[in-house]
Amino acid sequence: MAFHFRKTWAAIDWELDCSCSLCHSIVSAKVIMSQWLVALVGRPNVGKSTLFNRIIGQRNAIVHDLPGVTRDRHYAEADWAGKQFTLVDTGGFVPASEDVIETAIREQAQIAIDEANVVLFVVDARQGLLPADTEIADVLRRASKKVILVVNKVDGETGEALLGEFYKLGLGEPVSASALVGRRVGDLLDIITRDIPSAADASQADPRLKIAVIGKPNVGKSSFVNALLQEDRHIVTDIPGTTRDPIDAILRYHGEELLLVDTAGLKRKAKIKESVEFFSAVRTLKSIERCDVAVILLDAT
Ligand SMILES: Nc1nc2c(ncn2[C@@H]2O[C@H](COP(=O)(O)OP(=O)(O)OP(=O)(O)O)[C@@H](O)[C@H]2O)c(=O)[nH]1
Ligand SMILES: [Mg+2]
Repeated sequence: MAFHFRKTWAAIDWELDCSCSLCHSIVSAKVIMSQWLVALVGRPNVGKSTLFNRIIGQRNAIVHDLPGVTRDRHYAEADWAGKQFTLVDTGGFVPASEDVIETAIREQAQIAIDEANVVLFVVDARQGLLPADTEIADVLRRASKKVILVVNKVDGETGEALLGEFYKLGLGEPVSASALVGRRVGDLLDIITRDIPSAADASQADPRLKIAVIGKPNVGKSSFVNALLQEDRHIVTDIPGTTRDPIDAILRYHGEELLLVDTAGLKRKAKIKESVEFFSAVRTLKSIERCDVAVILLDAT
């Protein structure tokens, strides 16, 4: 099996000379590789999708549509001044609704919030501050995530006067923007990308050799990692898909510390049904992106 990839921060170029499903699942899922996840969250109709399209359009990025993952969430790779991030659009968040669809959308949004590095909490200047905004703000505070409060639909200078009441949300200084006409979206992108580490920072972050163990569900990745570590700190069961998150462990080998990353099993894109699985695949792909060596484990039985 020959499977090689050339790794750069900005673009990952994959050459595939293998027909096995694992390699194909990695390649087909490579579209979601940015380390930095930015989620758009807010009530229905505040302009999240318009802002999503505006950011993507401005950056000339490709919108990856991932059929079979979910219908109500959209992902795209974005780039601003050389900093890459994955932008996630979510459906309108209706707090405390018991409606089946609204509950499902809220759960999806909650997962996006959990996974995000930064949440863009979008509110609507024209409608003003509504109780639902306050409730979403509480959800975000509980998630302890970095939140950028975006007051959308400020299409002109006069709209700036509408910003004041949003301070009440207690999420810091609101940032005005107009997704529709593109006003101040560049400034917003500056703020969004401010904390994204540059490629140089990221590679210097940990000098240890990073080894990721990847493979399909249930091939024995956690057992393999445990055997190397000679301890049982990874959850091993014979239920496929037990490891949801990549877990780092330090292996001392000939006096050197190596970072060993066990990952959740990768599935073919079309087989990813739940959003939990999707994000677990995102995390595994992040581990691959971050590692120096990827060990691909196959089941010989
Ligand atoms: N005036 C003005 N209208 C906007 C702006 N952004 C979005 N809109 C309008 O607001 C409406 C809702 O926009 P969407 O982007 O679909 O809102 P959303 O938050 O994605 O809505 P859901 O997906 O239903 O939660 C549309 O009619 C947009 O054209 C803006 O900056 N200014
Ligand atoms: Mg939308």
